[in-house]
Amino acid sequence: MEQGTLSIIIPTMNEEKTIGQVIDSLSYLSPKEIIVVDTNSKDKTREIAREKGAVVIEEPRRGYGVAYKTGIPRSTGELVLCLDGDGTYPSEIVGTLIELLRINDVDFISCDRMTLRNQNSYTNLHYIGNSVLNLSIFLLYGFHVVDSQSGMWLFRREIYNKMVRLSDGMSFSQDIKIEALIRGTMIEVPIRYGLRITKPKLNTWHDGFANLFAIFTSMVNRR
Ligand SMILES: Nc1nc2c(ncn2[C@@H]2O[C@H](COP(=O)(O)OP(=O)(O)O)[C@@H](O)[C@H]2O)c(=O)[nH]1
Ligand SMILES: [Mg+2]
Repeated sequence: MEQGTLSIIIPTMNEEKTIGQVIDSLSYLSPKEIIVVDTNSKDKTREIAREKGAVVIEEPRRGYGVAYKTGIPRSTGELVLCLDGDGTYPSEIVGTLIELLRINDVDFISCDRMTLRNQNSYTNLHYIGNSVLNLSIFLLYGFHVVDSQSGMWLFRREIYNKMVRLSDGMSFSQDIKIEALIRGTMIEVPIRYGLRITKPKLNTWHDGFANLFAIFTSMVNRR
């Protein structure tokens, strides 16, 4: 890894079953820091993360976006990698993503779960919902995004510092891509998305409609 230092940010809420393995699986990168932003976990998530060498930031305010907005500015690497603590994203691809960021000279890489999806880990309902959100982003912003809801990204700190509108909830995920596309360059890289062995915090219907609404309302506030 030649290109800059790396910070890894992982938001968690009750991920004791998977957080240890996620941190271990990233150790081959020798990152500068691994920051776990935890919101009120009632299990051993924070203890395990600390044991594995991560810095744990306690953020009592709920929200997936809140967690990242707290964690990313506290990190110091030139490159930032974000992913879930639930073990669904492939850590082993990060080294390649760093190479791709450098070779393609882009600001932001988002991992795409759609292209290589399988029925178990990514259902038809997710696929249809995601497609509606992708289409809405295309209609409103003119950006073609394959997986607007993916939660694994690698980006340069400079591009994050230019972003102006990032929401506090689950729609942070589509916001960060829209912001990257408006203010810099983004590519998507297909990944194999794994099965979540524990309960998701996201509610497919509720968060799906909330995100659709957010795409439209965000147009008003942005630019
Ligand atoms: N700190 C924090 N983490 C959260 C919150 N909501 C979700 N997460 C974490 O963010 C990641 C994504 O949530 P997840 O339920 O996996 O969403 P999905 O991948 O879209 O189904 C997981 O690691 C969750 O534990 C929150 O309000 N605060
Ligand atoms: Mg997840």
